[in-house]
Amino acid sequence: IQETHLPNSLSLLSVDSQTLQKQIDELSTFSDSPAPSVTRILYSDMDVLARRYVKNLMGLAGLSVREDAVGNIFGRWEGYEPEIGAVATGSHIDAIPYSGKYDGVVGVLGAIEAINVLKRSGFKPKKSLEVIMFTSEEPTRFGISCLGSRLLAGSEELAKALRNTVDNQNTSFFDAASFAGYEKDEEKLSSVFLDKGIYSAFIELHIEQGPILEKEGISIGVVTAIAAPASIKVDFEGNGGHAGAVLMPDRNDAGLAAAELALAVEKHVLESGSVDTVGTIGIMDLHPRAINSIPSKAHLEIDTRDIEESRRNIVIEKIHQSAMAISKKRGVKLSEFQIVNQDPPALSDSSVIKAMELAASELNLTYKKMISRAYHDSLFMARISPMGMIFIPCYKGYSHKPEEFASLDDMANGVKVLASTLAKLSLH
Ligand code: HGY
Ligand code: MN
Ligand code: MN
Ligand code: MN
Repeated sequence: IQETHLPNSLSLLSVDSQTLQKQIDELSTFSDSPAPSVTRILYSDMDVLARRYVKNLMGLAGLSVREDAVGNIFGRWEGYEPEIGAVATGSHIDAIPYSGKYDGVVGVLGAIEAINVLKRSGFKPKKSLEVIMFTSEEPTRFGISCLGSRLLAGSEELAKALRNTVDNQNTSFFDAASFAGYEKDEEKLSSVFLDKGIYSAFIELHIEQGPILEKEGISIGVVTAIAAPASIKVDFEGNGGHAGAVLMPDRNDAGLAAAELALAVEKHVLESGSVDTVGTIGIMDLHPRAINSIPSKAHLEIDTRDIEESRRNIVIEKIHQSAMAISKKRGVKLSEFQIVNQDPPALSDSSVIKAMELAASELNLTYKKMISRAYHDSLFMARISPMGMIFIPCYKGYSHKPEEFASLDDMANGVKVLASTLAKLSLH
């Protein structure tokens, strides 16, 4: 008879956290920067090796593996009612320069371990279960965050933009994709779009990337919403010139214009009156980047977010005003002001939240409902499926740096809550 109920005692959900840690450590060796940092950029050699590693683990877990045109990878465990929308889970394994080995990875390797946990417990899925490794969540190479999940969610705008997207070595998206063994033909991009309802739920396990759970001694975060991210690219151009010979009144220094705009970002964010509004400039490139040459070009990239979309959009508007004012005042050209993405926030689905809360309490784990200030692929999966996220604590909230760390216990707790939530939603 099919196992139609959850494993009678949840203690059957035993997580092999030693093996999970070993896999996390092995995966982290596929990196373009020295340990303990991890750098793994979309479609690089290291990314291709890491993909092979993940596909192998999916195969060992008995999942049937497929990849789409841009390298989103799917591992499926067919349920006994396969025609209803599957319950999906997943995250990413790409890593920004000099970052850590847990961001995203816990939600991919942990999801495969959750499948193994359910198999070991004798569970049989009614709705199929699917593990997804999104092709790239970080904006590092092409400046677009959540590239894979945006396409899965059906972004025509992104499919169009990718036709003339290049990285900073001037390699086109499609050349990079075909280098990694994926689709070269831009006409094939819409094959990535998923039909709404293909999934009955999507859940992502992720480290918190913040200090709250650890500080409050809470085991699990049940995410209720994901903040609204935006990114802006700005270029200033001036005449440059000799850093000694050109007198100040004759200068139009692109570097100082960028510096003034950076401080204006901080000013406009703080003016919002809410601690939930954040902003920084993560990239500032000066040209020709010589100490005794007045910068003739400055390229800066701004990341600003808020849980309140309209408040964030006011900040973006003010930054644009400041960029134009600075350009006028300093006689530099504002040659680019491009809003790369300006996404709405996403709300988690109430029934998915309930399933996660029930799973945590049945496992006697303390949990707290909270907002995710980091964005995730879940932000876009929420557009085509009821969404939920499970957070686990991470050391001092560190992330996007080599000191990023999650303990075996915390990862095991997260995997158990994920496994139990997947099982509940699959039998629902
Ligand atoms: O930047 C973010 O929020 C995500 O961690 N990439
Ligand atoms: Mn990240
Ligand atoms: Mn992440
Ligand atoms: Mn530019």
